[in-house]
Amino acid sequence: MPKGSDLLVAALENEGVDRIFGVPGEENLDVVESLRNSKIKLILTRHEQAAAFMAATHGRLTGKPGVCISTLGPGALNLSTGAAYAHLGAMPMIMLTGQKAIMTAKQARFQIVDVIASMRPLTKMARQIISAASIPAIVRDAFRVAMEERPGPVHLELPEDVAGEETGEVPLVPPHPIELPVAPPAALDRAAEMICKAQRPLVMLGAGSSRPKLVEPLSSFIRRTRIPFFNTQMGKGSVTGGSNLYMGTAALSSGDYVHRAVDYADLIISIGHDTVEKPPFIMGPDGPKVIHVGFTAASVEQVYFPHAEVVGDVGPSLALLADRIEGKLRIDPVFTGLRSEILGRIRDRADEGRFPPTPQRIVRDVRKVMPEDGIVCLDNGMYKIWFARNYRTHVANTLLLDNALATMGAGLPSAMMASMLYPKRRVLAVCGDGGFMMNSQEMETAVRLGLNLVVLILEDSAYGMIRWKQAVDAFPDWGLCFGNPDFVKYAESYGAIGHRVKRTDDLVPTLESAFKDTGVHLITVPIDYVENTRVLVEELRGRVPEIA
Ligand SMILES: Cc1ncc(C[n+]2csc(CCOP(=O)(O)OP(=O)(O)O)c2C)c(N)n1
Ligand SMILES: [Mg+2]
Repeated sequence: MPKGSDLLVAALENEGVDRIFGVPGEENLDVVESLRNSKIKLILTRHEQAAAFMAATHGRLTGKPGVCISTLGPGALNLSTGAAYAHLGAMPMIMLTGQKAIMTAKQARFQIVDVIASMRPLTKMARQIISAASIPAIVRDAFRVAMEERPGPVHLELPEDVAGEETGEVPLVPPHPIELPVAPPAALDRAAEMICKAQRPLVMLGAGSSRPKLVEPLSSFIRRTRIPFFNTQMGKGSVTGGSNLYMGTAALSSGDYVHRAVDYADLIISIGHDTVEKPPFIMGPDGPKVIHVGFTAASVEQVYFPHAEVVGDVGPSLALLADRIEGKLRIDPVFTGLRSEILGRIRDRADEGRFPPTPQRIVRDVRKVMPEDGIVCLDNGMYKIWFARNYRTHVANTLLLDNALATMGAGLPSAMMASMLYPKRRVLAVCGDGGFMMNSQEMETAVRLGLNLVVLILEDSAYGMIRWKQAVDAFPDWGLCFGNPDFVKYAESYGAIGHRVKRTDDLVPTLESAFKDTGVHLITVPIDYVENTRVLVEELRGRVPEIA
């Protein structure tokens, strides 16, 4: 006789799930037993937060929800940062948590917190399963909700008595494709007219344009229309090819070199912009007109209020828009000049040999060793701005960063997921010494899973980004430095291979030899953050005087 947990696992198999990440508790033991008898692998992590980051990254890279599991109370609450990461980042994910029995209360209120209530603001849907027979329909609906635009996390709580409840045969619900309506002809005509009338149109690729299914349609839109483009941090690398039209990445909200192109444009075709991101430019009454192209309507913000919208399935809608404008546009040659100026400025100091190396040099060296399809996964720290600004991508989804929740701690888990999904590609996690330590215990998971992975730690013995903001705001330098373990020994204690870069010129060969080898490698390099203020404050303010 099948029980609730068997139905749950069968329903997950029915959705194509092949792995579940997490830390089970005793309330999950029926599910663990059902997993033992299934094709789904249970991948233990050393903290639930890492499991959620991994599951979310699965969703981000494939469009199909990753699944994570935890116990009730403490374990479930440990998933919550991952829930918020997936919710703000629009990454499809399913979180399964256990709970004490609901029909009896043999342990009174031991370990019980209202997990559903805590998950509600962090998810698209949070539900308790109250009968085994309802599992197939609830799981199907959970996957639909997680995947449907705008994608995100769904939480299901399975109490242990429901997991153990015997049921008769309950049929599974077959998955059906999600088909979205295409933008209406009137909206496409209006947008086409605005684009054709514009003198200096510019495309902006936002976070939503990084959805895996948009790689081809977006790349084709750029190829067909030849409109120059820039991107937001999370829209970085969402098109494959078309690099000669790339104007830069908006890592700051204004005043960076890329904003010269934004300021020059008279129309911005904003594709997939999601205002969870720090504004890539600030709209104002005198700025360029904006057409929002998205799966859903734009949210209206003080800094983003598009003049027209093309709302619908983005891929086919863009193809119809390209049909209307292809061959009719004259691209202003000034953009070409601006482009070489912007990209030239970005290349500044990338060759400098001083030790510790500058962020610009580190980004350049990483780019040197990463093939076009190599994947760099960032944690969150000061270097994120430098990578977003300076790291050129040529293939979609090859620089994964979080400019939505902007949480520390996701660098290593997201790289582990990327490495599991694409074992033949080079995968590099880039972490600060602060962020790495927030989930460094997953080095054990990575070694146990036999992953091929390189972790680059940028050591400044500080929460560098906050220290920098402190300096920019003219506060005294106080309270933001810490000590580090010996990262080489630390890596070795996990069975990984540790390296310390002691000369700037050693960075490339160290990275190269780590990638040529197999297994988990950790490379630590000090970083010189003097450039943060020199470039990102003084230089930019000097060149763009209107910024206070
Ligand atoms: C979980 C979390 N805690 C705190 C912050 C605030 N925060 C943003 S960047 C940063 C410092 C990051 O330090 P590190 O990882 O060493 O990178 P660095 O900036 O020094 O290169 C902090 C504390 C955050 N974004 N996420
Ligand atoms: Mg640091």
